[in-house]
Amino acid sequence: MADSYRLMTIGPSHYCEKARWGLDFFEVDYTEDKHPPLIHWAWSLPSGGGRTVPILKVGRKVIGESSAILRFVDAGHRNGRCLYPDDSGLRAEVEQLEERFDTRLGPHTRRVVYFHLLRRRSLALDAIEPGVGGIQRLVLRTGFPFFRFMMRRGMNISPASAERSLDYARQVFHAVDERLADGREFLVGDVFTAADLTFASLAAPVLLPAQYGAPLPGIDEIPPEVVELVESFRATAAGAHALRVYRDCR
Ligand SMILES: N[C@@H](CCC(=O)N[C@@H](CS)C(=O)NCC(=O)O)C(=O)O
Repeated sequence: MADSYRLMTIGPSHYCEKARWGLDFFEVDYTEDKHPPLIHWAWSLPSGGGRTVPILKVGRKVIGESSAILRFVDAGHRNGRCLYPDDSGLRAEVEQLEERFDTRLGPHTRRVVYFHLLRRRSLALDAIEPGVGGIQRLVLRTGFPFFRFMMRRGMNISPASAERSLDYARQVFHAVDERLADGREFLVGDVFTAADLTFASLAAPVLLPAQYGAPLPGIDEIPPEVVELVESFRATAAGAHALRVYRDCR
């Protein structure tokens, strides 16, 4: 019997979106197990995959880290397309960009979006709860102030840190703008790769693409200052690129 694939996630997480998109891209049949932040430790730690999600379980194999998951599905599930080019030079370029987005973009877009989301209980719950089991939902709802406190502490969220993160995110967008300035269609080579997928996924919290693989607040549900922020990112060449690959490749 073929091994079943289970992807452990926090639904709205953009690193989880990255893994989910990779699995969907190769049409892998998998089940997603969604948990609220912090409560997910009750599953992630015993699985041996560590404290962060996504974690992919394939039979007895446990793969943590979104980039390792992308490499795993790319190596074993190519369906006429791939995320990491065979050409070693292009592959190195893709991996370098992916690593840069993982470390320099992901933590910052996440801090910015949680800074705004955690101030509005119903928006936060609407994003976190879909697909989560009833007991976990109840624990999250009952203990929301505690979870909010722990998340703010865990991600070092404050008005000042959110402002700095906004700046860092803008710098990465600017670097991507410059890369796209020669009119290229994709970040590396002439096809969609893990570099485009990673940029678009990790930029998604400040772009709110309609095709995101989990419910995100709609532009008409968020407060005016966040609409302004999202629109400013959407107006960049990098933002337009991410929205286009969401439309065409997600
Ligand atoms: N480098 C990791 C980062 C994953 C990550 O930071 N996941 C967050 C959700 S967005 C998480 O699980 N946080 C829980 C924690 O830090 O305990 C990856 O690419 O998979």
